[in-house]
Amino acid sequence: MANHLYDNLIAHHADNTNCFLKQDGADDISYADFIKTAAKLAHILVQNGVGAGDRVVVQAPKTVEMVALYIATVQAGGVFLPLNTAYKKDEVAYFVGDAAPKIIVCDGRSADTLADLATDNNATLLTLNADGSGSLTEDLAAQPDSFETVDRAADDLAALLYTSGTTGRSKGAMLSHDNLLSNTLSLIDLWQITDADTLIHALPIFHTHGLFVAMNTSIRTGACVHFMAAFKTDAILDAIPSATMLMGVPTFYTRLLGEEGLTKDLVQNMRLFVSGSAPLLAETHEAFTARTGHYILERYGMTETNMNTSNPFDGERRPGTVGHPLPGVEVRLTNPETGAELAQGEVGMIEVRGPNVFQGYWQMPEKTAEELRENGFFITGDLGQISEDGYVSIVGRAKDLIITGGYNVYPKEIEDVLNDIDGVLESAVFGIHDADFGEAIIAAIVPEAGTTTEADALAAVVNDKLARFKHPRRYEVMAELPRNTMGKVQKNLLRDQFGG
Ligand code: MLC
Ligand code: AMP
Repeated sequence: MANHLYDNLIAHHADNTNCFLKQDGADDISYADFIKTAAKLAHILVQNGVGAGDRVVVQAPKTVEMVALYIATVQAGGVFLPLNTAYKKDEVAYFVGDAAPKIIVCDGRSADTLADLATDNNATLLTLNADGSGSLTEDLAAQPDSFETVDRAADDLAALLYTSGTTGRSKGAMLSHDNLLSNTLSLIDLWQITDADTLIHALPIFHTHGLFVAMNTSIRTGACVHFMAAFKTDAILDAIPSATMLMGVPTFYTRLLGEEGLTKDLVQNMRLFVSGSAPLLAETHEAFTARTGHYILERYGMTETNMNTSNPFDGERRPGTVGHPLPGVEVRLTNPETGAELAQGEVGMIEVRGPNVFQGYWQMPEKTAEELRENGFFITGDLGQISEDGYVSIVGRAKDLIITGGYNVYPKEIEDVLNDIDGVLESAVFGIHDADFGEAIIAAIVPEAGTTTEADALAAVVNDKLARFKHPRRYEVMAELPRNTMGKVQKNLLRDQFGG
């Protein structure tokens, strides 16, 4: 039996009694014990009908059991589909309807809300709570602690990660076993990760960054993971002296810089701070160096592509850049209108090709064809420039996207909800600079003639339908939206007007 990801990621740790997951106030979990838990969960998945290629939807708190469920799904040949815990029922309904999973695993507190969704979609609903209890794990002890790994080839799917789009409809990015494995191997090599490392893990595990970049690189190498349910500055500062690595979004670093406890002395044992998922301001990079002596290593990735570029481990980590293409990954810049390749130094659309690039969007061949060229280049929607010595900078976005605290929000999704509200003629959602989250969401609203709109009433509707991180922080009522001669809303003018 051969399972490309399982065999190369974790199988070699079956007898490894070193610490894998370290949690405050709990016993360490060794690799060997973790593998047994994953095997038990794989049995439970199979008993609930999961076979090769079946989707397993998980919207559950960050727990050891959820990490084990990821590995169990891979081992059982399934396709792991984690969802942001902040998503509301309407949002989850879309993913479940689209992906048609065999199983939905949710927090026990959401079980009543999601029960009819599971029934309507012929899925089994199981629960997993923040303390690891729930119907998923209640029979765990009775399961065999080994599992005959299901055959899966390099290009079979291991995960389906949804990412929103400019049309407001989310798309499931199909990630193969080798998309994940190849990227893991590159990052380990580049960042020199070994079993001597201890990684502080405070990211969510429903996105590429926390699940694949952080977890997969640690698992493959046998590093120890200091596993935290959420990001808390105090807990990070406490953990730093006994850790060697931290991976985070820029908000982690701006918040840490706000703490007097972050000093050169504190970080003596650390060897690497990684930032990604959103732009790290050069001033944050420089302030961090001034305070700690460490140069944050910034890298650039996407749900569809895993990691594309990284600043060097040895060599200059240049502020405001995302470094060089990873080995085996090609990056080119093209004219966003014509697709023609641009000369060195020009600003253009970043396109990437390599073993990291996904297999396409789940059941959306037209969308796939729009963004993934036949020659294998994926059109990222990010605008970039490449310096003479090969450093890539992201200088803008061709896609109408807001990144808040490392979470992507497509304005169209919020505008659709707002435009459906009685009394709203039209709306425009945009991001303005925010010191904590990088960008904050603002909504400009044009009421229908003769009506008034109250921010509270708008917020009540949005709150009901969309996850908290997508909620506009302000609603600005306007008589009309600024438009160019083509009739397109000029969000840059809105940003200038309301961003001050
Ligand atoms: C939380 N809130 C957010 C938010 N996170 N609002 C906007 N944007 C966010 N990212 C809400 C909370 O619900 C709360 O609402 C209020 O804002 C203040 O919350 P907080 O307590 O200050 O936030 P916190 O819980 O500490 O979370 C902040 C954070 C978190 C930065 C730690 O958002 C986070 O872990 N982000 C990481 C995202 C990530 O992993 N991205 C990777 C994507 S993969 P209220 O109403 O309760 O006050 C990818 C590819 C790649 O992009 O390259 O990696
Ligand atoms: P996601 O769809 O959540 O995977 O987010 C991917 C997007 O995050 C990319 O297309 C970029 O716009 C952005 N991103 C990721 N890393 C960086 C970075 N280091 N700097 C700037 N933007 C980034």
